[in-house]
Amino acid sequence: AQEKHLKDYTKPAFTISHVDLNVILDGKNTKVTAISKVIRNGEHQHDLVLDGEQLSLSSVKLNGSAANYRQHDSQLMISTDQNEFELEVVTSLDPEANSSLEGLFMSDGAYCTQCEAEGFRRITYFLDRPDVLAIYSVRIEADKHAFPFLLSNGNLVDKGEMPRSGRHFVKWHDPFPKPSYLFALVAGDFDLLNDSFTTQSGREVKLQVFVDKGNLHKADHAMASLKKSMKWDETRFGLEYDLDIYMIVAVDFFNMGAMENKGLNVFNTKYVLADKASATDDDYHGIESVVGHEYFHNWTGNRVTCRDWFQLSLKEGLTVFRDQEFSSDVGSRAVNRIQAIRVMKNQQFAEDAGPMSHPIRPESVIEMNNFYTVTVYDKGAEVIRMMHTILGEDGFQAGMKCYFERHDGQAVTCDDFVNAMQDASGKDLTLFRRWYSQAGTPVVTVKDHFDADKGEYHLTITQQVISQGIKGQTLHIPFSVELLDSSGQSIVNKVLDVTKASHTFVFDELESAPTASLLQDFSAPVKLVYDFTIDQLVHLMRHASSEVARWEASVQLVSQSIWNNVAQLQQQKVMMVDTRVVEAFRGVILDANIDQALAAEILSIPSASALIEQVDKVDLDALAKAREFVVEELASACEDELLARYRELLLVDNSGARAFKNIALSLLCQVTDTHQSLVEKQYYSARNMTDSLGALKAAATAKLACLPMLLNDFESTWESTPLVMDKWLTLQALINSDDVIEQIKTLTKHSSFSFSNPNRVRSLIGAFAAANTYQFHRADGEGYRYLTKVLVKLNKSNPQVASRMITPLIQFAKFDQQRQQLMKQCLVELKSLPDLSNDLYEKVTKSLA
Ligand code: BAL
Ligand code: ZN
Repeated sequence: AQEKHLKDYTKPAFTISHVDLNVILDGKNTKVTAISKVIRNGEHQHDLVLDGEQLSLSSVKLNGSAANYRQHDSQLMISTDQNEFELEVVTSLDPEANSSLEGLFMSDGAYCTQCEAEGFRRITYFLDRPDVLAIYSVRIEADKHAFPFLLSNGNLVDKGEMPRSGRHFVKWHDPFPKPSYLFALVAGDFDLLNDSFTTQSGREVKLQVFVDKGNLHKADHAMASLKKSMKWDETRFGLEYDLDIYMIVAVDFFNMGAMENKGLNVFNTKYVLADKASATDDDYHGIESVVGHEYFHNWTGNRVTCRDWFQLSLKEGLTVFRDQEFSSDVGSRAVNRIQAIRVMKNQQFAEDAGPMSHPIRPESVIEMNNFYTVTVYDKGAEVIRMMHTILGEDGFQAGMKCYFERHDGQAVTCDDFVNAMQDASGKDLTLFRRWYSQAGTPVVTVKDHFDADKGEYHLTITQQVISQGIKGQTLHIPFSVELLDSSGQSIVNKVLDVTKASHTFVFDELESAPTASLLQDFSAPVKLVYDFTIDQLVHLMRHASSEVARWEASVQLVSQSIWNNVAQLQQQKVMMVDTRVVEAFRGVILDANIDQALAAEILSIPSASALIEQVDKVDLDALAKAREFVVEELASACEDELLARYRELLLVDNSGARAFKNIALSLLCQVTDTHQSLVEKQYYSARNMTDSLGALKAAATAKLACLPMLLNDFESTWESTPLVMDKWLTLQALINSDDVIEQIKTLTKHSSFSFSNPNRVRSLIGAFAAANTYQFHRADGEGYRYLTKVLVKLNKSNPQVASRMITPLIQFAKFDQQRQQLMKQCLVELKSLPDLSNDLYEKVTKSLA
């Protein structure tokens, strides 16, 4: 395995301006002929070096004659003194044997591709790098009966029958030059939903969603989401779609959520298929956001793409920011922000504190697939959001306009993006750029004091960045603050520019000490350290102008209570919950005016893994007891109010009410199992998946006696709907019981489970490792050993999925010595595998270094 470095980037020695692909789909004997127009870049005599993996090479011709070539280490080297030539490469491949789901593979009988990041080299030998942009013409030929739909990027320009062989062909032409990672091909038999969209300039675009046979009725929401996205991008960003057709194909075997191939998005079924009976409100929201994300890539990713893979955040951070803004503009801004903050605090902070810590623009990479991370995506989006905060909407949009004017049709860098933002807005972003090169989560410590004589409030903000073990550079941190007076009135609400290691800001003309809402809306991806008192947090929960800040205060309040009880346990003292915490909790339940979706967020007690992210070292056994105690105390003190609210919300039919109702039900069941009848009633009378699953989750969390019966019923109702059976698998994987690993082993033999399908594997084993914190981290190490066994298996069949699932095993630093030892033993075992994939090799070696 070789490490590549950003600093070693060089321009390609050759480029390819046009490529004609002829793909003869014929099972194990699939044949690809690629005819490329190759152009030497500059004056040099280097060979043309093409990448290729898992291919069988048949012939190589240069300008129609046999070429002078050799093969070495999955590369094809061609010697020539021509500066412009036509290269014909013929290869054959076996999509049926491709279990990695990269390149050309089969999903449930359909041919399908995934080329990002470096999958095109599994289709033909090519300059498989994002700064080589070519115009593609693609001919596809296949059996007509089995594969009536033959799809690729761009516009359909020809089609025909080959009646004697029962085969047919199509030709597609994509007029936009694109890197190979955006190539796609699909061949199969599908149900098709057709629609259209008229762009702001009056062009009609054909919209198509392809789904597995029998699922047409589940494609409407994806289509509606696509139209909404197209409209939104015109309205908010002034960006219009450019081809005459936009296709989405849903496949069940897919490593990612979806892929933004030009004009032909390939989606995981999870982010397309939905109807009320089988999909939850969260699924609906997820579909809207992923459909939006892939659509928005058409400009941020496809029209302007990345120069090299170190720049991945150029398109991903920006596109996540855009999809978050889309969800916030069409839905609840506060709830969307809360969900994004959770991902940052619970997952990204963990990644940045572990062995895979990297800047949003990584400097070295062994396996690119390992860098589709919460850092590149979600912290990347936070960095874009900070620029938006600093520049304001108008300045930011001016920057976007400048970016497209300068770079449309190019492959560029993160620096090019920041330059456009800086030049268009006139704001100096010199210091700000450090966010791109520095890993680690900055710690921002706030100290304050009130000078009663002068009526001045002093706020000292100090930043400290430890990046990969060493002291980092000072960053530009937009720090949003609201000051509330004792009656809850807002007296200051502004964003402070913190650009020094330590800054003191003075607010004058104050009558009394204010309560400060700090780092409002998570205005920068940093850890905030400030000793909030219970009274301050309760004040913020009641009066902060920002709903997100009210939620933040509640998380802080409940978390503090849990950690206090961990300390009590460690000192063998009795546990207790302060009555002010109980009253704040009750206040939310009783608040008739609160947004119900927000109330549900506030009443969701932080998960064990979220709590672990708040500390440097964790006593897991004490945490489990303390958390359970606090949940029970809060829920039992508010039992009557929860019950009353639950009954009231039963009559309301919207997603916010359902979220609130289901949290209430779950809390009630943790007080006493006498509420089991409510669970059964809700389960059997549910008219949508949110309510069925809400009941099941309440039963599973509280381990109610009715759980096995409900799980059986659910299984027999949904056994032929894989995406719903995924929920059933996850529910069982998350049960906190000592026999859960045995149960999971049994479930791997269930007809609904398959090790070859990433959705199934993630739903059962991925969910267990990532979210059944107490059982995965069992003191005897059985959780670690079971995951390792699965990883050994996946290392061969699908290294990308293996590498994603190893995350909880490499983030060991917060656990006690005994657990750390057990986790490391497993990593040592993986390291010694004779055929360890690059994907796992990179993570395992970094963890053991
Ligand atoms: N480009 C990989 C999938 C996505 O981020 O949209
Ligand atoms: Zn993306």
